[in-house]
Amino acid sequence: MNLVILTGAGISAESGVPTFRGPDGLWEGHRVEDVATPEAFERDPLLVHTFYNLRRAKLLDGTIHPNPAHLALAKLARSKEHQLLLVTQNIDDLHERAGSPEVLHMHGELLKSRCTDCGAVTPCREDIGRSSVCPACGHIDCLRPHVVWFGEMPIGLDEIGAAISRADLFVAIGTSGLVYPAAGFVSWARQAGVRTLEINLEESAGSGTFHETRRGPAGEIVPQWVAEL
Ligand code: BV8
Repeated sequence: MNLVILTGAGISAESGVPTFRGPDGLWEGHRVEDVATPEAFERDPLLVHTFYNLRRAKLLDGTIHPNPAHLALAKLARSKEHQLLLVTQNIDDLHERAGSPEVLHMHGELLKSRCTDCGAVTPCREDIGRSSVCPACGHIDCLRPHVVWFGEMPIGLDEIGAAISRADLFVAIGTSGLVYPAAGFVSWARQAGVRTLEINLEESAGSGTFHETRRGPAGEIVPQWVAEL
């Protein structure tokens, strides 16, 4: 079976990574929409660098691990019977740490930086700031997180659209369905006659568009669903 799976912050919640819209949905007291924009970075680079440096340090502090949902998707990716495109809105590396061989990070990756002068994208496991030097071109005060901010073009939309159009099943896991174009993928699937399934803790903005919804924590529901496939 051809599968396209889209994951959101909900799949990492049980690993201890706060979601955006839960009660703890603010980051250091900021709304994501107010700090995750090019304008915010232009206006206050230190605030935005700190926002991402804190999240990166947390991700790497040894307390955050893949949960059974990440592990089940990695097992699914290795099965020979199914073709899987795993798309995530998350910027953490928990799918990779769980063993998923290929992950399409449509909103970028916290553990990579990008140079605004030469465009180089390089691994980043330390704090970055205005005094950071680009490992590729050697310029200073030119690094930003390799993350897609609001108003910026997500990564891999063409590949995602093509995969959805030829899929047998589109599954959204742990996403509130509020941020576009990711929230529109279920409509792309329905227009292409593709079956759609939502696995989420609670009702999402897109729940009514899915053929089937399964309610509960991803760590419980996803392994059950993968075992049924
Ligand atoms: C773009 C990286 C142009 C940064 C992120 C007005 C109307 C409609 C759209 C717009 C509009 N104004 C502007 C827009 C476009 C805008 C947008 O959609 N804004 C929203 C706020 C209205 N989108 C953009 O700007 C995008 N770019 O449009 O460019 C374009 C587009 C196409 C073609 C050409 C040009 C770029 C958006 C990317 C922004 N970057 N992340 C960072 O992380 O810091 S967004 C970020 O927020 C995430 O990546 C994710 O996408 C989103 C959060 O959503 P979720 O992942 O769903 O997480 P959330 O907390 O919301 O929900 C968690 C869910 O899990 C909940 O439902 C909960 O019930 C559930 N859950 C919780 N625990 C569990 C669980 N489920 C299962 N198990 C559990 N244990």
